[in-house]
Amino acid sequence: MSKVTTSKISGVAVLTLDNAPVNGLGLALRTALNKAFRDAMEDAEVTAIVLIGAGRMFSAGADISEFGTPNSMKPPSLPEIINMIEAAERPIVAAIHGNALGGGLELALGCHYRVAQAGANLGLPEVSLGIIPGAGGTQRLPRVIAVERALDVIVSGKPLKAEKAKELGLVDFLADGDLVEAAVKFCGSLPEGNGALRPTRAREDNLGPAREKPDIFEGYRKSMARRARGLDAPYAAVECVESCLFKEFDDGLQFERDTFKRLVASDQSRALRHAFFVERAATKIDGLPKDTAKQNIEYAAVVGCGTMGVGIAMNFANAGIPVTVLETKDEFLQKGLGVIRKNYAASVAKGRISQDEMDGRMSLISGIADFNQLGEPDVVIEAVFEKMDVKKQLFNELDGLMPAKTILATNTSTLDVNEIASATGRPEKVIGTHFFSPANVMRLQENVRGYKTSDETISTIMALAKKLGKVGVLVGVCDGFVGNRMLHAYTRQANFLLEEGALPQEVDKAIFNFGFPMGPFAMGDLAGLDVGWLIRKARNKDKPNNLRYSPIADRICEKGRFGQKTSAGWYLYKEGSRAPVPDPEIEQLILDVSEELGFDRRAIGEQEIVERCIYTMINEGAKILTEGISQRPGDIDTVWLHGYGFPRQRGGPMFYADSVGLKQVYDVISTLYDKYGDWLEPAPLLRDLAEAGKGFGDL
Ligand code: T1G
Repeated sequence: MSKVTTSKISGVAVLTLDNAPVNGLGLALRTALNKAFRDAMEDAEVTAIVLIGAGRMFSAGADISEFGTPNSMKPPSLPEIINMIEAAERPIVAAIHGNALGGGLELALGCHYRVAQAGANLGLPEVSLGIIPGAGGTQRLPRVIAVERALDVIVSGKPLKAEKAKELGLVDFLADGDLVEAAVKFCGSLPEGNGALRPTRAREDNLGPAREKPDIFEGYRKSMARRARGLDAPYAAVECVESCLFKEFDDGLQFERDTFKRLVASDQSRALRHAFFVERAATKIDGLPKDTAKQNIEYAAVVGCGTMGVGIAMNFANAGIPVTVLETKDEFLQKGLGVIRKNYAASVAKGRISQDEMDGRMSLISGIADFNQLGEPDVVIEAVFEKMDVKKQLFNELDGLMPAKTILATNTSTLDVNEIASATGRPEKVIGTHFFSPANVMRLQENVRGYKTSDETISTIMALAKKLGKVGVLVGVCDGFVGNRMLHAYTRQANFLLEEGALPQEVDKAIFNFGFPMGPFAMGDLAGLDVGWLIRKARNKDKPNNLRYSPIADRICEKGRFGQKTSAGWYLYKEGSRAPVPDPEIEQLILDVSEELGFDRRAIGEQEIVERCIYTMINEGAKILTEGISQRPGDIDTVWLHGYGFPRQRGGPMFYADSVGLKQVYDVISTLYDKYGDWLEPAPLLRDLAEAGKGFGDL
């Protein structure tokens, strides 16, 4: 079946792009579009042409999976097609619904006019893939909307809603009824003859004013510095837009194309494209038939109204799902509901949501203090104190109260989901849904399958993650699951580095320079040191732990220093400030521990810090794969990209390991093992892959 079908309505040729699932502009669709367009132009009866997408969108742009393959460079290229459309001597109209993204929007920019359905997304997200629009977007968009706004769209990668696009002049007509009908009618409203032609390349009205304000670009570079830290593509995008003001159009196109080709071959783009695909692959569960039944989640309950319970409840309200928060102590319940109201009000103040949207979401959230008022929720998520006996008792109580259909989910961050399930008569309906604080912001949802968790429960909770706008990753039961188990390995090494000679600010700086938003000690102060302290004490009490860990963190907690919440932890925090200030008292504490343990302190460089922390994390990830706790290396990458701020332009720990080379990682881990022993033993999988000259990507 052709990838483009042509129909004619009142002299207008309607070309429908049909390449499921997103009308990706791969070679097959480009070839079909090129032919269909030329055929339509040869038909003398055709007075205008409309381009429209089949299925749920106009087009999601170039076929990302084609990058790096010969097909991506085979003619007809997208720029050629767009230039042909722009030069047509009959009016060409793009009819947009769903999404017009990347090359999809560039295709629409080559058209003379754009008609869009309300609510459609129009954007150039290429920078999120480490590239820039490579089919004229940086040269045409600034000719259609104000240059400053074009900069925003291209450098942020965030789409515009059609209504906003209309305001800015990117969309010429908003269709509220049948899109084809509206587009054909729009063609009929155009002036006769060449007056209707409006090649974008010839539209200079926006460029003049921008040429009067050359400091736009310097100002923009400064404004984007924080969010573009360590990234190449955003700066390349600014350069291309800037060139649009001072180069002839075709020279600008060539400069853009050269820049695109450089970036698409870069490590950063390969890593960012990897992140794009593995995030989607994580939704596929090995051995779970695609048609596995799912329960509808129409009403949810959250037990516990602390920081996590508040964030989880907001997730449901944000997704339009009514949710009841249960907190037995009314003062905690009111406090939690107050925090929810405050969070939404802050979003309204920032213009992220309207007051109506806030009111709508608040109306979906109710608070109760009595279990008997829970009703019949499809899922209950507990977010109570992180202690096994508290959780088991709660699940036992819920098991007796809830109807058979109710899924019982635990938000535990490390505890054994199988043991929690054993407190119920429905282990097949028990699962872990580990959210990351703040739960209404962080996108990762680590779904923990127990031995007895049923396929239907897994399928339902994975679908729920998507509905909540989360990135769901299915993991197995072990101490810390995937994320926190690897975090524990990494932060343990970070603490050992302090004993051997480093200071918290040096470790944090090295990890920040690697690309994390903050290092392990600043992060500990933000999350609260008492959480880890509690877990270490429980771990040592429940299971004598023959694995040494540094006493420094415990000593800090024994001083009642739990981080930002007590204005002191690893660092000091001035009143009203979250900026970490190194504390001589902590430095002395570290020196004392080094002496106590007999270390001759030494200077430790950034490279060693990064290797000790990141390679240890990778080694733990390899063990996790061998134990079957994670399905695939890409799932581990997804956990770290969305749960812990691993720099996306490095693709995640396992992708990063492949880019370094597993032999290098294995050699460093082997050396560490020889020196430190205990659980730094190289993972057999790491050794085998390294010796075979392979990577995790070969699994
Ligand atoms: N190329 C290849 N596959 C794509 C794709 C794309 N552009 N977009 C989506 N898919 C696959 C995706 O992997 C998944 O596959 C399925 O389609 C459904 O996607 C020249 C060079 C459009 C908002 O960055 O943002 O144009 O898992 O699960 O949640 O300048 O897809 O089913 O096997 O995400 O409804 C720029 C990327 C490309 C847009 C829909 N375009 N896509 O979200 O579905 S570069 C983008 C999205 C470019 C030009 C440059 C989203 C979506 P599978 P999904 P969704």
